[in-house]
Amino acid sequence: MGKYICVWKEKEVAVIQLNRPKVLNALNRPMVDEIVEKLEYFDRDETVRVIIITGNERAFAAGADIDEMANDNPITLEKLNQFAVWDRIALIKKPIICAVNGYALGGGFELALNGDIIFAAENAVFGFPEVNIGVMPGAGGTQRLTKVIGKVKALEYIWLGEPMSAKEAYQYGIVNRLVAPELVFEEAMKFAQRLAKQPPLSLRLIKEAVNKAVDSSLVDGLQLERKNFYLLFASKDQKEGMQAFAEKRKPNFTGE
Ligand code: DAK
Repeated sequence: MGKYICVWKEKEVAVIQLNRPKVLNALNRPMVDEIVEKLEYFDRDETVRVIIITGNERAFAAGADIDEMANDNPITLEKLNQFAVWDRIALIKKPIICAVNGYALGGGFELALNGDIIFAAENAVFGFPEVNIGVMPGAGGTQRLTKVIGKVKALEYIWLGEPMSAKEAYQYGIVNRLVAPELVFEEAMKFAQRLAKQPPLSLRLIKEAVNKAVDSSLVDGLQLERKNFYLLFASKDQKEGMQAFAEKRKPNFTGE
Protein backbone atom coordinates (compact mmCIF):
# COMPACT_ATOMS: atom_id res chain seq x y z
CA MET A 1 0.00 0.00 0.00
CA GLY A 2 1.50 3.32 -1.04
CA LYS A 3 0.08 6.77 -0.37
CA TYR A 4 -1.51 6.97 -3.83
CA ILE A 5 -1.64 3.35 -5.00
CA CYS A 6 -2.64 -0.06 -3.68
CA VAL A 7 -0.71 -3.15 -4.69
CA TRP A 8 -1.33 -6.87 -4.27
CA LYS A 9 -0.59 -10.20 -5.90
CA GLU A 10 -2.86 -12.94 -7.18
CA LYS A 11 -0.65 -15.95 -7.83
CA GLU A 12 1.96 -14.76 -10.33
CA VAL A 13 0.07 -11.60 -11.30
CA ALA A 14 0.86 -8.31 -9.52
CA VAL A 15 -1.74 -5.55 -9.42
CA ILE A 16 -1.18 -1.80 -9.11
CA GLN A 17 -4.38 0.08 -8.39
CA LEU A 18 -4.35 3.86 -8.74
CA ASN A 19 -5.94 5.26 -5.62
CA ARG A 20 -6.81 8.98 -5.58
CA PRO A 21 -10.54 8.50 -6.09
CA LYS A 22 -11.55 12.03 -5.00
CA VAL A 23 -9.76 13.55 -8.00
CA LEU A 24 -10.49 10.73 -10.45
CA ASN A 25 -6.98 9.33 -9.96
CA ALA A 26 -5.30 12.47 -11.27
CA LEU A 27 -1.63 11.62 -11.50
CA ASN A 28 0.43 13.86 -9.25
CA ARG A 29 4.20 13.55 -9.19
CA PRO A 30 4.59 11.41 -6.06
CA MET A 31 1.92 9.08 -7.47
CA VAL A 32 3.87 8.65 -10.72
CA ASP A 33 6.99 7.95 -8.62
CA GLU A 34 5.11 5.26 -6.70
CA ILE A 35 3.75 3.65 -9.86
CA VAL A 36 7.16 3.52 -11.53
CA GLU A 37 8.91 2.24 -8.40
CA LYS A 38 6.37 -0.59 -8.04
CA LEU A 39 6.53 -1.47 -11.74
CA GLU A 40 10.29 -1.80 -11.45
CA TYR A 41 10.00 -3.77 -8.21
CA PHE A 42 7.59 -6.27 -9.83
CA ASP A 43 9.73 -6.39 -12.95
CA ARG A 44 12.62 -7.66 -10.78
CA ASP A 45 10.48 -9.97 -8.62
CA GLU A 46 10.92 -13.51 -9.98
CA THR A 47 7.57 -14.60 -8.53
CA VAL A 48 5.72 -12.07 -10.71
CA ARG A 49 5.10 -12.79 -14.38
CA VAL A 50 2.47 -10.23 -15.39
CA ILE A 51 1.48 -6.79 -14.06
CA ILE A 52 -2.01 -5.26 -14.13
CA ILE A 53 -2.57 -1.52 -13.73
CA THR A 54 -6.10 -0.48 -12.89
CA GLY A 55 -8.15 2.32 -11.36
CA ASN A 56 -11.67 2.35 -9.96
CA GLU A 57 -15.15 2.27 -11.52
CA ARG A 58 -15.16 6.04 -12.27
CA ALA A 59 -11.65 6.51 -13.55
CA PHE A 60 -8.49 4.80 -14.64
CA ALA A 61 -6.91 8.29 -14.44
CA ALA A 62 -8.30 11.64 -15.58
CA GLY A 63 -4.85 12.96 -16.48
CA ALA A 64 -1.94 14.59 -14.76
CA ASP A 65 -2.87 16.65 -11.71
CA ILE A 66 -3.86 20.02 -13.16
CA ASP A 67 -3.63 21.82 -9.81
CA GLU A 68 -0.06 20.65 -9.38
CA MET A 69 0.93 21.78 -12.89
CA ALA A 70 -0.93 25.08 -12.98
CA ASN A 71 1.98 27.25 -11.82
CA ASP A 72 4.77 25.43 -13.63
CA ASN A 73 7.04 27.21 -16.06
CA PRO A 74 9.62 25.78 -18.47
CA ILE A 75 12.43 26.20 -15.94
CA THR A 76 10.64 24.41 -13.08
CA LEU A 77 9.69 21.64 -15.51
CA GLU A 78 13.25 21.32 -16.78
CA LYS A 79 14.59 21.12 -13.23
CA LEU A 80 11.98 18.58 -12.14
CA ASN A 81 12.96 16.39 -15.09
CA GLN A 82 9.82 14.31 -14.59
CA PHE A 83 10.27 12.54 -17.88
CA ALA A 84 13.27 10.73 -16.46
CA VAL A 85 10.81 8.90 -14.20
CA TRP A 86 8.02 8.53 -16.76
CA ASP A 87 10.35 7.12 -19.45
CA ARG A 88 11.23 4.22 -17.15
CA ILE A 89 7.73 2.79 -17.71
CA ALA A 90 8.67 1.93 -21.29
CA LEU A 91 11.64 -0.09 -19.98
CA ILE A 92 9.51 -2.60 -18.05
CA LYS A 93 10.12 -6.01 -19.55
CA LYS A 94 7.13 -7.95 -18.22
CA PRO A 95 3.67 -7.73 -19.80
CA ILE A 96 1.59 -4.83 -18.49
CA ILE A 97 -2.18 -5.11 -18.81
CA CYS A 98 -4.27 -1.99 -18.21
CA ALA A 99 -7.81 -2.62 -16.96
CA VAL A 100 -9.68 0.61 -17.71
CA ASN A 101 -13.02 1.72 -16.28
CA GLY A 102 -14.30 5.27 -16.66
CA TYR A 103 -11.94 8.06 -17.72
CA ALA A 104 -8.50 7.49 -19.22
CA LEU A 105 -7.62 11.05 -20.19
CA GLY A 106 -4.40 12.93 -20.86
CA GLY A 107 -1.63 11.36 -18.79
CA GLY A 108 -4.08 8.57 -17.89
CA PHE A 109 -4.47 7.68 -21.56
CA GLU A 110 -0.70 7.98 -21.98
CA LEU A 111 -0.19 5.57 -19.09
CA ALA A 112 -2.58 3.08 -20.71
CA LEU A 113 -0.83 3.46 -24.08
CA ASN A 114 2.47 2.77 -22.31
CA GLY A 115 1.12 -0.61 -21.26
CA ASP A 116 0.89 -3.59 -23.60
CA ILE A 117 -2.73 -4.73 -23.53
CA ILE A 118 -5.87 -2.78 -22.68
CA PHE A 119 -9.11 -4.26 -21.35
CA ALA A 120 -11.75 -1.53 -21.27
CA ALA A 121 -15.28 -1.14 -19.99
CA GLU A 122 -17.87 -0.56 -22.72
CA ASN A 123 -18.48 2.87 -21.15
CA ALA A 124 -14.82 3.84 -20.71
CA VAL A 125 -13.77 7.21 -22.13
CA PHE A 126 -10.36 7.89 -23.62
CA GLY A 127 -8.98 11.16 -24.90
CA PHE A 128 -6.45 13.96 -24.88
CA PRO A 129 -8.24 17.06 -23.54
CA GLU A 130 -4.95 18.94 -22.88
CA VAL A 131 -5.69 21.38 -25.72
CA ASN A 132 -8.73 22.56 -23.75
CA ILE A 133 -6.46 23.78 -20.95
CA GLY A 134 -4.00 25.42 -23.30
CA VAL A 135 -1.36 22.74 -23.59
CA MET A 136 -0.88 19.46 -25.46
CA PRO A 137 -0.06 15.85 -24.59
CA GLY A 138 3.41 15.77 -23.05
CA ALA A 139 4.05 12.19 -22.04
CA GLY A 140 4.01 10.43 -25.40
CA GLY A 141 0.40 10.94 -26.51
CA THR A 142 1.07 12.60 -29.86
CA GLN A 143 3.50 9.83 -30.79
CA ARG A 144 1.87 6.70 -29.39
CA LEU A 145 -1.67 7.54 -30.50
CA THR A 146 -0.50 8.47 -34.00
CA LYS A 147 1.41 5.23 -34.39
CA VAL A 148 -1.75 3.27 -33.64
CA ILE A 149 -4.53 5.25 -35.36
CA GLY A 150 -2.61 7.26 -37.97
CA LYS A 151 -1.98 10.97 -38.47
CA VAL A 152 -5.35 12.29 -39.62
CA LYS A 153 -7.44 10.75 -36.85
CA ALA A 154 -4.81 11.54 -34.19
CA LEU A 155 -4.81 15.20 -35.21
CA GLU A 156 -8.59 15.34 -35.06
CA TYR A 157 -8.76 13.91 -31.54
CA ILE A 158 -5.80 15.83 -30.14
CA TRP A 159 -6.72 19.16 -31.78
CA LEU A 160 -10.33 19.06 -30.67
CA GLY A 161 -9.61 17.37 -27.34
CA GLU A 162 -12.76 15.36 -27.82
CA PRO A 163 -13.40 12.09 -26.02
CA MET A 164 -12.91 8.78 -27.79
CA SER A 165 -15.47 6.18 -26.79
CA ALA A 166 -14.35 2.72 -25.76
CA LYS A 167 -16.04 1.36 -28.89
CA GLU A 168 -14.03 3.72 -31.10
CA ALA A 169 -10.84 2.82 -29.23
CA TYR A 170 -11.63 -0.83 -29.82
CA GLN A 171 -12.24 -0.23 -33.54
CA TYR A 172 -8.91 1.62 -33.84
CA GLY A 173 -7.07 -1.31 -32.27
CA ILE A 174 -6.12 0.59 -29.11
CA VAL A 175 -8.22 -1.65 -26.90
CA ASN A 176 -7.92 -5.45 -26.97
CA ARG A 177 -11.24 -6.31 -25.33
CA LEU A 178 -14.44 -4.43 -24.57
CA VAL A 179 -16.06 -5.77 -21.44
CA ALA A 180 -19.09 -5.02 -19.27
CA PRO A 181 -17.91 -2.48 -16.65
CA GLU A 182 -18.26 -4.82 -13.69
CA LEU A 183 -16.21 -7.52 -15.43
CA VAL A 184 -13.20 -5.51 -16.63
CA PHE A 185 -10.85 -6.38 -13.81
CA GLU A 186 -11.97 -10.01 -13.68
CA GLU A 187 -11.45 -10.50 -17.43
CA ALA A 188 -8.08 -8.71 -17.33
CA MET A 189 -7.05 -10.99 -14.49
CA LYS A 190 -8.14 -14.11 -16.37
CA PHE A 191 -6.08 -12.98 -19.35
CA ALA A 192 -3.13 -12.17 -17.08
CA GLN A 193 -3.30 -15.61 -15.48
CA ARG A 194 -3.26 -17.18 -18.95
CA LEU A 195 -0.22 -15.10 -19.89
CA ALA A 196 1.44 -16.09 -16.62
CA LYS A 197 1.42 -19.70 -17.80
CA GLN A 198 3.41 -18.80 -20.92
CA PRO A 199 7.21 -19.01 -20.85
CA PRO A 200 8.38 -15.73 -19.25
CA LEU A 201 11.54 -15.35 -21.30
CA SER A 202 9.58 -15.73 -24.52
CA LEU A 203 7.09 -13.12 -23.32
CA ARG A 204 9.74 -10.53 -22.56
CA LEU A 205 11.70 -11.04 -25.76
CA ILE A 206 8.48 -10.98 -27.81
CA LYS A 207 7.56 -7.67 -26.13
CA GLU A 208 10.97 -6.24 -27.00
CA ALA A 209 10.73 -7.42 -30.62
CA VAL A 210 7.13 -6.22 -31.15
CA ASN A 211 7.95 -2.82 -29.64
CA LYS A 212 10.91 -2.62 -32.01
CA ALA A 213 8.54 -3.15 -34.94
CA VAL A 214 6.58 -0.07 -33.86
CA ASP A 215 9.67 2.04 -33.66
CA SER A 216 12.21 1.02 -36.30
CA SER A 217 12.75 -0.05 -39.88
CA LEU A 218 11.71 -3.54 -40.93
CA VAL A 219 15.38 -4.52 -41.39
CA ASP A 220 16.34 -3.46 -37.82
CA GLY A 221 13.25 -5.13 -36.41
CA LEU A 222 13.94 -8.37 -38.21
CA GLN A 223 17.51 -8.41 -36.89
CA LEU A 224 16.32 -8.05 -33.31
CA GLU A 225 13.64 -10.68 -33.82
CA ARG A 226 16.27 -13.13 -35.10
CA LYS A 227 18.63 -12.45 -32.18
CA ASN A 228 15.83 -12.97 -29.65
CA PHE A 229 14.69 -16.11 -31.45
CA TYR A 230 18.23 -17.59 -31.18
CA LEU A 231 18.48 -16.49 -27.54
CA LEU A 232 15.41 -18.48 -26.53
CA PHE A 233 17.18 -21.66 -27.56
CA ALA A 234 19.46 -21.09 -24.55
CA SER A 235 16.48 -21.43 -22.19
CA LYS A 236 15.26 -24.47 -20.30
CA ASP A 237 11.71 -23.50 -21.25
CA GLN A 238 12.53 -24.05 -24.93
CA LYS A 239 13.79 -27.57 -24.16
CA GLU A 240 10.76 -28.21 -21.95
CA GLY A 241 8.29 -26.79 -24.47
CA MET A 242 9.58 -28.84 -27.37
CA GLN A 243 10.01 -31.97 -25.28
CA ALA A 244 6.44 -31.65 -23.97
CA PHE A 245 5.22 -31.29 -27.55
CA ALA A 246 7.02 -34.51 -28.53
CA GLU A 247 5.63 -36.29 -25.46
CA LYS A 248 2.11 -34.93 -26.10
CA ARG A 249 1.82 -33.39 -22.61
CA LYS A 250 1.40 -29.85 -21.21
CA PRO A 251 4.69 -28.01 -20.69
CA ASN A 252 5.73 -26.77 -17.27
CA PHE A 253 7.56 -23.47 -17.77
CA THR A 254 9.88 -22.18 -15.02
CA GLY A 255 11.26 -19.00 -16.53
CA GLU A 256 14.80 -20.38 -16.81
N1 DAK B 1 -6.35 17.11 -12.17
C1 DAK B 1 -6.78 17.52 -10.97
N2 DAK B 1 -8.02 17.29 -10.51
C2 DAK B 1 -8.88 16.66 -11.31
C3 DAK B 1 -8.51 16.20 -12.60
C4 DAK B 1 -7.17 16.44 -13.02
N3 DAK B 1 -6.70 16.02 -14.21
N4 DAK B 1 -9.57 15.58 -13.16
C5 DAK B 1 -10.57 15.66 -12.27
N5 DAK B 1 -10.15 16.29 -11.14
C6 DAK B 1 -10.92 16.56 -9.95
C7 DAK B 1 -11.94 17.67 -10.16
O1 DAK B 1 -11.33 18.94 -10.00
C8 DAK B 1 -12.94 17.38 -9.06
O2 DAK B 1 -12.38 17.83 -7.83
P1 DAK B 1 -13.35 18.61 -6.77
O3 DAK B 1 -13.91 19.76 -7.51
O4 DAK B 1 -14.39 17.59 -6.39
O5 DAK B 1 -12.41 18.97 -5.66
C9 DAK B 1 -12.95 15.86 -9.01
O6 DAK B 1 -11.73 15.43 -9.62
C10 DAK B 1 -14.11 15.24 -9.78
O7 DAK B 1 -14.09 15.79 -11.07
P2 DAK B 1 -15.38 16.50 -11.72
O8 DAK B 1 -16.27 17.08 -10.68
O9 DAK B 1 -14.87 17.41 -12.78
O10 DAK B 1 -16.09 15.24 -12.35
P3 DAK B 1 -17.02 15.18 -13.62
O11 DAK B 1 -17.58 13.79 -13.65
O12 DAK B 1 -17.98 16.33 -13.68
O13 DAK B 1 -16.02 15.35 -14.89
C11 DAK B 1 -14.00 14.91 -16.14
C12 DAK B 1 -15.07 14.39 -15.15
C13 DAK B 1 -12.93 13.85 -16.29
C14 DAK B 1 -14.67 15.16 -17.52
C15 DAK B 1 -13.44 16.25 -15.60
O14 DAK B 1 -13.03 16.05 -14.27
C16 DAK B 1 -12.25 16.73 -16.38
O15 DAK B 1 -12.38 17.30 -17.46
N6 DAK B 1 -11.04 16.54 -15.81
C17 DAK B 1 -9.82 17.06 -16.42
C18 DAK B 1 -9.37 16.18 -17.57
C19 DAK B 1 -8.10 16.71 -18.23
O16 DAK B 1 -8.06 17.85 -18.71
N7 DAK B 1 -7.08 15.87 -18.25
C20 DAK B 1 -5.79 16.25 -18.87
C21 DAK B 1 -4.90 16.91 -17.85
S1 DAK B 1 -3.32 17.39 -18.53
C22 DAK B 1 3.79 14.36 -17.70
C23 DAK B 1 2.93 13.29 -17.69
C24 DAK B 1 1.62 13.49 -18.06
C25 DAK B 1 1.16 14.75 -18.41
C26 DAK B 1 2.01 15.80 -18.42
C27 DAK B 1 3.36 15.64 -18.07
N8 DAK B 1 5.21 14.20 -17.34
C28 DAK B 1 5.70 12.93 -17.01
C29 DAK B 1 6.05 15.35 -17.30
C30 DAK B 1 -0.25 14.88 -18.74
C31 DAK B 1 -0.97 16.04 -18.73
C32 DAK B 1 -2.44 15.95 -18.57
O17 DAK B 1 -2.97 14.89 -18.40
